[in-house]
Amino acid sequence: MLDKTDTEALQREAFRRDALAGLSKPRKTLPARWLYDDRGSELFEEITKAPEYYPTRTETGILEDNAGAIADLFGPEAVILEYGAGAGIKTEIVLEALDRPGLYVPIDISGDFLAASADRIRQRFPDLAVEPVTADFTAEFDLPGDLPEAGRRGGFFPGSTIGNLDRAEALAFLKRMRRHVGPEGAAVLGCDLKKDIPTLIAAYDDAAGVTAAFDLNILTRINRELGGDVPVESFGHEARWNDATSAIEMHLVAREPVTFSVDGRAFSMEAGETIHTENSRKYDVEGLAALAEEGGWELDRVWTDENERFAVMGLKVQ
Ligand code: AVI
Repeated sequence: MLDKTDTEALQREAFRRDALAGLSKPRKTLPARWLYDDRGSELFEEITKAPEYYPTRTETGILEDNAGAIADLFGPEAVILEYGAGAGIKTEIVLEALDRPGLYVPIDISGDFLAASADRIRQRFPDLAVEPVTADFTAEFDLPGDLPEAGRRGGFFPGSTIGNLDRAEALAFLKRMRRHVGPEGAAVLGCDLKKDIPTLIAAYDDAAGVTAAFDLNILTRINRELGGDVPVESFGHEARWNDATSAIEMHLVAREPVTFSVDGRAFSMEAGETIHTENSRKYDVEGLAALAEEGGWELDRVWTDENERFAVMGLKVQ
């Protein structure tokens, strides 16, 4: 078993490799997973409260309004597998509605984060068995073989995190979750829907600058963890719509010509050149249902809000 220091060293090495590879490309990129250090996670929490960032409150409203139907889909004594622990209130809404839930299994790569959210759920639901699993849910992994069996297994993947995966990753994820829940399984998937571009741009470039701070923080992290000297103040944040990929992209734009080094390697950028840090794909229900079908699922129910901004999809194994 790896201890915390080993895990941190492995993470740092993976960050170093990803950052050097991404910054060496003709079109510079940094993988979005590195946005979430402690400060990044705090800033993401703040984003979810920004007036322009409608997904979190819209999805929460949909879950509240349809908690009974969601509980019916999962059935009695369900074993809930949550991919990415820490959806907080959204998890509580679902667990609260379930008929005698059998077990809650939060799955997250960050052991600290996982332990904190497992503790919170244990306090809130003292009679519920909680068995956290430390794993990167975007890569292949097996669940522990000794998970207690109870009712149906149900995957829970809220937050539209599926939108941060590319098509191949999203399909692989859907197949993985299908394998984890077994032949009788079900799933509830939250997904942000395609909509007018100004609403999307505002959600990813809020007036108070929280999303900008979240995006820029990855440069501060590079400087701190990888011995970089990136002039963070020379960069700005931009949200762009890419019609071909149906995604909002976050970019860090050099405002002037810059040179910097990371881990002893020199980089330069022209004014206006960008580092692409995140994709947030937007689906329509038909498109996501088709992808889910390819992943071994069938669409059972769709719950949405009155403006059809966000969809919560109820899936059953084919
Ligand atoms: C975590 N994920 C679903 C967020 C999203 O909307 O794609 C991340 C985010 N990036 C900027 N704002 C929010």
